[in-house]
Amino acid sequence: MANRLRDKIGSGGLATVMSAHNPLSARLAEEAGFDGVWASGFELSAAYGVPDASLLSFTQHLDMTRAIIEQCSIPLIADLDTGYGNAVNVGHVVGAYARAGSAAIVIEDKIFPKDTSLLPGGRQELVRIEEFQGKIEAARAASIGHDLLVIARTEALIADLGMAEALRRGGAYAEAGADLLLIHSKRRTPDEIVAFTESWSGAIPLVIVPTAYPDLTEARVRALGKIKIVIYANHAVRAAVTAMREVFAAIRRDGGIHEIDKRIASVEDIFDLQRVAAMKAAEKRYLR
Ligand code: SPV
Ligand code: MG
Repeated sequence: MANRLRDKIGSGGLATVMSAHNPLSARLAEEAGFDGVWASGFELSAAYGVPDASLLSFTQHLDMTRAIIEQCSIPLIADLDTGYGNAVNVGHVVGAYARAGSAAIVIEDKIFPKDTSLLPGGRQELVRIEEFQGKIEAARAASIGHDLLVIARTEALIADLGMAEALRRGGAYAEAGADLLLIHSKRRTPDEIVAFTESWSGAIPLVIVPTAYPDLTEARVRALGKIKIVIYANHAVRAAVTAMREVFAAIRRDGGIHEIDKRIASVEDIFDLQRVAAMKAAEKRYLR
């Protein structure tokens, strides 16, 4: 299948990508009109009830990624964290995600095991630049024969190493063959990302994750020019938590489901999301 994510960014557009932690959330992202789905490590960890700190195995994440790809027709960007080890691990893991049908993978320059980026006081230690270049080259090699975008992610700003180091790492990762650079920031305003983008050479396009600085709108991102993908990285799981809390509290408060019933998705809606109609058509055609 042609890589529609590559087409979208190649045609000068901005791809907006929504997180998912299972096929149902991915299907809702597709229904809402997003250009792609982010198989988020943070979301899957949250869905399992554990911290996003390299606790889930690569196969747990890959299994969910495969399930999402099977049920959704927009491109998937796989969050591979640090690549689950060294460059040899990266090659092994990227090959598996490429064969699974990912449109893109992201690897980040933190040490394994990692800590999640937006946690105050989290362990944010980076590997050497040369080591990460090796990982990018291993990812590139594993992508041969697949239409896979390799996205290198620097955590230099997350680790408080400064703008110069972030730019240096970005440049080195572009040289090593990354297709795009994900620059992550934990600042509460867009200033740091705007400053980075303005200073960026433009060697390869940028990807951002504006969780910490929600005031940066897509219109402003487009005006900055060098950013090609915006990932809304945890809004599926946060929306689910908000909705479940509200509904569960209402049922407790009302002493039953009689009030809430009209305000939540109907069972028929869920049947539709499960593609029950297609199964019924198959029954009609094949069951004899
Ligand atoms: C994720 O969604 O897993 C990410 C983005 O990597 S962040 O949680 O901000 O690190
Ligand atoms: Mg992640």
